[in-house]
Amino acid sequence: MKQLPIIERALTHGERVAVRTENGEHTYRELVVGSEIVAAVLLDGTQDVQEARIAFLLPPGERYIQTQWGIWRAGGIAVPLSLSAADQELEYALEDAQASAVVVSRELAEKLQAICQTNGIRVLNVDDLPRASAQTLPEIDPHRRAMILYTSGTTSKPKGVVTTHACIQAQIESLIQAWGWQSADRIPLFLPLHHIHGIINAMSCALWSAAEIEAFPSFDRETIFRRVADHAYTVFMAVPTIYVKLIEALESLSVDERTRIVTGFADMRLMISGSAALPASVHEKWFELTGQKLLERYGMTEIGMAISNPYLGERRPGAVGLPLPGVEIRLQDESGISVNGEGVPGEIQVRGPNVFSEYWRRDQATRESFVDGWFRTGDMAVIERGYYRILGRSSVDIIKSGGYKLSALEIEASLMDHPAIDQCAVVGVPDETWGETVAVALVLKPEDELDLESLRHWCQDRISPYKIPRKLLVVDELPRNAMGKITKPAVIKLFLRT
Ligand code: MLC
Ligand code: AMP
Repeated sequence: MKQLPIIERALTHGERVAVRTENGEHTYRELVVGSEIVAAVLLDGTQDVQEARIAFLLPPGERYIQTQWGIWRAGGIAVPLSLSAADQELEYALEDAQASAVVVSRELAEKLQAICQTNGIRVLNVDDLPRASAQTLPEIDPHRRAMILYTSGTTSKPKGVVTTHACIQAQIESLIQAWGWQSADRIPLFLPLHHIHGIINAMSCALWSAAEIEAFPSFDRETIFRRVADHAYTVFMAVPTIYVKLIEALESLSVDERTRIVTGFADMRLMISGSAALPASVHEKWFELTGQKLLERYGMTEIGMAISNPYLGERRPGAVGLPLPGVEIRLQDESGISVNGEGVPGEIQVRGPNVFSEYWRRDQATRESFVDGWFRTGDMAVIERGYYRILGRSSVDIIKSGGYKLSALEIEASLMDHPAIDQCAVVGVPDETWGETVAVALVLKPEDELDLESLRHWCQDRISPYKIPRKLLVVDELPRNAMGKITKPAVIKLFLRT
């Protein structure tokens, strides 16, 4: 029987170590066997789960990979959930995806028990599965849907981005070719595994290449420094915020300590930054400290990676380079005219096998996000001396903080439930560490009072930690245009003035 290529490849890698966690190491064979068991339990005697949405809430590691592969091998669509999501956010994703089952680990089971009970969703504990399975698995066509990733955008609620097996393969193969992935590579995995950066660029590219992953529950600077000083890795992928934090920490160390760690960074084959703009000053500082020229690339949940500085060749600070293999890029101005010449700004539009197929159950949003078969990213760029440079986004309602894409509208909708808030406008304001931080301008109900600390406390059970406002401005009136609409650029200026 023809297997999915990632399984086919894993079978040939057999006894090689695929993933290392604090509990030990796991071979490619163990991943395949574990995925067979997950698939059999999901199939439960049927032949194919027929694109049922199977959500999972698991820490990075072998159980995560076995579950993702198991869902695919049973014919399901994998829906990874965020470990830092609030209950309401988890419930939204499960309902929107119409998930029929959720796979959890023993330690996370409690978090989902009540939600799943209310919604009639089957809960499978990955730690209580049988040890073997003899079930025949279905053959999976590459054009079937494989994954839904929830991403925030210009709508209030996150949308589910659907990719097929063929699309995921195209995304992986493009990066393997561009960045020279090899079986001798070793990568730390500390980015969240409900987003494309961690799932595709780091985890799936490594597994496709028979490389080795060291998985961590989250980003812990001390642990990473220790392992880097041990020369544990050849490839490193992070968001700009992480490089800013690493620079800060390295600069605070004694020369001896710093030298030990920096040698580990200097000896790596490749260090990559993405998911948000890498300030040229950070690029330069990192080079000064480690001798490594960070490779900056540009991507998006809907398209995988699209533009990258070269692996061999000039890695230019402040620029994202050239289209990746198999990816077509064009810039279009506001009147819909292509402007692919030097120095003329336009919206980045993308075409190719790497592009997603649809927003889950949102036909209109899907239609509106394409023009003549090209995906409209909403990011503006310009070509300068042959390389693309990102100028920013066309919508002020999208905030990028610590590499997370946040919808100002979604945060506003949550805040409007607060009994003291009459009106609010959420905006991203520039921040050296986080890129942008969430700020909110509030108009309070008469006689009410609210400070940042109590607002943040109130937010804790309602939204993910990175969506919680870090800056607060209480005003009598929010700036509005002639139509009565709150003007966010004016709100941002208000913040920058105070
Ligand atoms: C956390 N804190 C923040 C914050 N997030 N402060 C301001 N803005 C934010 N966004 C605060 C916490 O409240 C806490 O404060 C302190 O910072 C440390 O919190 P933490 O949770 O321990 O932070 P840390 O673990 O250091 O997280 C930083 C991070 C994380 C950069 C590791 O944000 C992260 O994993 N980001 C990556 C997201 C990602 O993968 N995006 C890719 C999307 S895909 P206190 O006061 O309690 O100390 C995509 C496409 C593409 O974009 O191109 O890749
Ligand atoms: P997400 O929706 O979480 O996948 O985030 C994708 C968005 O991140 C893009 O639309 C860009 O706005 C931003 N992004 C990713 N990489 C870069 C980069 N190198 N420079 C600037 N912005 C980036």
